[in-house]
Amino acid sequence: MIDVRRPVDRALLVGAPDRDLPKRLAEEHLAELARLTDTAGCSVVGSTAQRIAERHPRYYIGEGKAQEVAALAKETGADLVIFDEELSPAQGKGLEELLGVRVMDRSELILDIFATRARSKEAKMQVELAQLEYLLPRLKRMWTHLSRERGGIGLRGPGETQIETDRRLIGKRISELKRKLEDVTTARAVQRHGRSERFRASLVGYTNAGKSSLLRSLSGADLFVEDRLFATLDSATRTVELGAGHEALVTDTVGFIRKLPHDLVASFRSTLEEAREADVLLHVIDASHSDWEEHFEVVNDVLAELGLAEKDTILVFNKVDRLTHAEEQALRERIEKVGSAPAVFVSALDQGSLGALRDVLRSRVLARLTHVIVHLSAADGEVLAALYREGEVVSRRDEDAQISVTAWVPKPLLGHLAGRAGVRLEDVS
Ligand SMILES: Nc1nc2c(ncn2[C@@H]2O[C@H](COP(=O)(O)OP(=O)(O)OP(=O)(O)O)[C@@H](O)[C@H]2O)c(=O)[nH]1
Ligand SMILES: [Mg+2]
Repeated sequence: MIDVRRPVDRALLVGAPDRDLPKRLAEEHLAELARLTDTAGCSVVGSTAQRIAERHPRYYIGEGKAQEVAALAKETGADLVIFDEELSPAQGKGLEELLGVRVMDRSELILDIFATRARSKEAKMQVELAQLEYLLPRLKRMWTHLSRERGGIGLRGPGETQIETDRRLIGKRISELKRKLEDVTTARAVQRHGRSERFRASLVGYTNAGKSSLLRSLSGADLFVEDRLFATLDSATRTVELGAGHEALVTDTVGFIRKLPHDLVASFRSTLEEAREADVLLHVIDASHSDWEEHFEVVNDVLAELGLAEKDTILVFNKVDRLTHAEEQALRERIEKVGSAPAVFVSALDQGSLGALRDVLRSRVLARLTHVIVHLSAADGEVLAALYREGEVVSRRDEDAQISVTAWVPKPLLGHLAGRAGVRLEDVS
């Protein structure tokens, strides 16, 4: 990939929240946009905002405000203006014509970050697909743009070669990517099937909540952690010891953010498929963030969009080391009162605090096990091996050609055993 970017883009940020959004949240949203801009490798030279009641068809913000932004862009020497809201293709075009510099919206910025941070082939394909879907209705503007300056963020990835800006070719590429991703999805499903009898948990949550840090602390595995938005784009699965010989497979994946572009959510479906098939979701929340409640809602919305709203979920309030004792206490009381889902309070930086999380996970694993005596033929090595591998064997009696194993057996394996010739199950309860 050719990087046609100048060393640093100078970005002017524009917020245009709805009129009734509380001031504190409006400020927080702009601060988050600044972090995203920084993650994309641009410097922020200024920011401005206007609360709007109605979106202008050509500028999103009011015309007078748009003129003001133009003056501010000139004054600050900005070569890029980033809107926190999603601009229609017509608004993007109108604004670029008025401002005379490159205009991006939040979606495009997020797509750009994903494009530069994607590592695995799958993540790269997912991002490319989302970028192309975003680009397609905006082709004309991007072309003007390419011919004007041939550079700037937002042009990396699919936008950067002339050939790819051809609508027909893009359409073809989109179908090709969809097909390839379909294959990956199938391959993953097969892979998951092989692990389907083991207990699986999936970490979900707002970006930067500490998902990777938690998995690192829980499993001892080395995972990439960074105080930046979207540090993780690829999923990773690790085994986590839960004590008393139990374990869980825990998957870490991409974080969510407010106004995550729909194309991106759609194209990351195969990565997030992992969460769909998990036995439980661990919704990680940065309890030290002043806006954790809004983040919590955003994550719930994305989960609903993915059809995961009804999934068994444990709330993991992380970073409690940053709270005072009183703050933590108040939080616990509040959450207990709501009592919608089981909650634990942890710090990824403090091993001692993770015991509570291991305990809830272990109780989930146990709840999934049934206590039975399995009578089988001594020749059936396959079933015997499965019992030792996936179940928890309590005792065993060998009599001639017959073996009786008393064990805690996971439900999927139990179903399998019930239909197997030569195996008899005896309930122990
Ligand atoms: N103080 C404190 N910092 C934490 C804790 N957990 C994570 N962090 C920090 O928070 C930042 C983000 O952590 P990550 O583990 O990368 O967060 P993530 O949820 O995986 O983020 P994405 O991959 O970007 O979605 C890093 O700087 C971590 O060191 C915690 O319990 N306490
Ligand atoms: Mg991460």
